[in-house]
Amino acid sequence: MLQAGLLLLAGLLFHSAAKAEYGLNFPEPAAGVAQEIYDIHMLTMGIATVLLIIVFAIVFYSLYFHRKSRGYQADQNFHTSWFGHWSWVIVPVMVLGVDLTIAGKADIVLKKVWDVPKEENIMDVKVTGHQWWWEFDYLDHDIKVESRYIPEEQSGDLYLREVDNPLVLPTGVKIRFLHTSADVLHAFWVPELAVKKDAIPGYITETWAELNREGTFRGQCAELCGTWHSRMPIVVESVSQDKFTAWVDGQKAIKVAAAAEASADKTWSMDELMVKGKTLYETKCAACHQVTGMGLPPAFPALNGSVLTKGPIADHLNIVINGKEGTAMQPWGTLNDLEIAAIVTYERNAWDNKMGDVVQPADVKQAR
Ligand code: HEC
Ligand SMILES: [Cu+2]
Repeated sequence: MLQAGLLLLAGLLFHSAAKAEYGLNFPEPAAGVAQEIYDIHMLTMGIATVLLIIVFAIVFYSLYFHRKSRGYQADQNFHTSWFGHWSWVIVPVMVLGVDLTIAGKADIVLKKVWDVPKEENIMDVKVTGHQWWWEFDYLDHDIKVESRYIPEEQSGDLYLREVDNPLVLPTGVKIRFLHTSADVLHAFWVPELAVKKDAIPGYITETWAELNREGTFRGQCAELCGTWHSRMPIVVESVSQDKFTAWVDGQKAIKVAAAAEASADKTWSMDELMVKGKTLYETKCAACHQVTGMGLPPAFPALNGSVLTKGPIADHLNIVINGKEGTAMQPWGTLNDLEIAAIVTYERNAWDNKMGDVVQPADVKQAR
């Protein structure tokens, strides 16, 4: 029995899968308010530990010195002594004092959590939850980042915790997050920033943070949002303001180049479109329709041999640009003409579809 117990304990301690995280405490905060929340947690743990020691000391003392074999006689007049009288007041007052110490501090910090600073130059980032990726709109910089998880085969030790494009944020700047969702409930949660907020379709809610150190902080969607809920991690890349400015410039350059490429009056070859289309399809569409094009019926239809992918191009373009109201098929009209042309060409020729037709950016422009 004892042997089995020790084996089990050894198994738990040294199990290879358990080596990822040995930290006993919360991760070290990276923002002012998060630090204050952390401090309350430490205060509470401190108080709880002291109380635990006092209570257990009394319990063990009594167990040992007041045991029956010692012939201990219980005090029959405790209630008549000074302490017997007043303990009924003193103890609750002490408990209340402890409670109010914690609650008072918590109240102050909660106000800071919810009172988003009303500052002119606060940086706005709109955070939109999607099934199953995050969209970050830097409203003051006019850039957009789409963030998707990296499949387990490629993410190594960061299983379900790594994304293609992180949320890059500067330190020392107050940042307002505007949370919303494009489909179902999601929730934005990065432990180092502490505050967790639901993303609700049709509503915009706010949280804020001011990062105080550089680093990579990993979070997760914290509201069950469907089959791929576990596959929408959040990665915050906290950098100095200089690095942030450089990053913003880089993003803008990429955006300008992509727009120029898309609007150039160029006729693309089937091969070019298929290559672009495959990548785009696999990042943006494969979560539902699958890399194989077989979908996950009945929720997500197959595109291999489907009515629209093998039907008129106009109908195919229509559902991709406008989506289908009331289903998980959202409008993809924010993609540029080239991207949509590439995806649609890909869908019409991939797998067994082999339609042989090529959709050009000009066709997409016309269909909009
Ligand atoms: C969140 C899940 C989801 C994602 C991501 C998604 N779709 Fe869909 N898609 C659907 C659903 C659900 C339908 C079925 C809508 C209906 O009921 O008609 C659909 C239908 C379609 C159809 C029509 C199929 C047919 O012949 O009836 C096409 C074409 C299509 N999607 C293309 C795309 C493309 C292109 C992308 C990526 C840019 C994409 N979808 C991303 C869920 C998704
Ligand atoms: Cu989610």
